[in-house]
Amino acid sequence: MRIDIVTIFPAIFDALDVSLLGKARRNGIIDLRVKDLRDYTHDRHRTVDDTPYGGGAGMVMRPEPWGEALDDVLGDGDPLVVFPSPAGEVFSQRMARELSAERHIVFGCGRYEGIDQRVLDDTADRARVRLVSLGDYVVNGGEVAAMAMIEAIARLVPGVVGNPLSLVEESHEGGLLEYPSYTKPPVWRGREVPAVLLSGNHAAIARWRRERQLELTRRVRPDLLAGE
Ligand code: 6GU
Repeated sequence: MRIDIVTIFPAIFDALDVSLLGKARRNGIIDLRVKDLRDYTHDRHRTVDDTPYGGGAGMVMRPEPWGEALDDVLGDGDPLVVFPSPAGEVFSQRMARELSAERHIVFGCGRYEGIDQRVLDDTADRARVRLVSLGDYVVNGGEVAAMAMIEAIARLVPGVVGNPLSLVEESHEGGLLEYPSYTKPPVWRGREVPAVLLSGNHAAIARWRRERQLELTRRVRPDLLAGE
């Protein structure tokens, strides 16, 4: 999978050099490139923003550098362009799975009060575009949101996570939260590992885990059960 990121803060994405994703990049499974939006400006101050027409607080990102940056990264395949935005559709495990089948995703990370709307309209004429939100709260820019989405998507690309079975039994796969996990020692600070997990009875363990998933989901995220 190829991933391009356009941002005014390329250093934020240094974190994607490490861990599983870093390994997938070195192995060539994920081809991730970070582009500095300011490299597509032509003035001495490398200006990317300006005051909003119609007035109001904050700054809006000017269309010209965005146009040039997207011209540079869109290519002639059929890329999906994601603009992280609190005004977008809400990201989910389902969407991560859907996007993990894409060959090329471009993340356009806006800052300030947003990107000039014409950039979104122009891009939609040339590519598939989605505005995607992490959830119902605001962070300062699309970078942190894009990082979360990239990690959720890339770990579902075959070969990125070493043991694909570890992707099956986790929260939000199957619509439930994950059951609690334990490892050695069997007693720690007087707290015992639930006896059933030491029983060797695999059917009983599966039943216990299912019950914990249902109980936890009912208590913490009843909305996930509403459709059942
Ligand atoms: Cl995608 N961007 C910003 N700025 N804030 C957010 C978000 C995205 N998702 C939730 N909050």
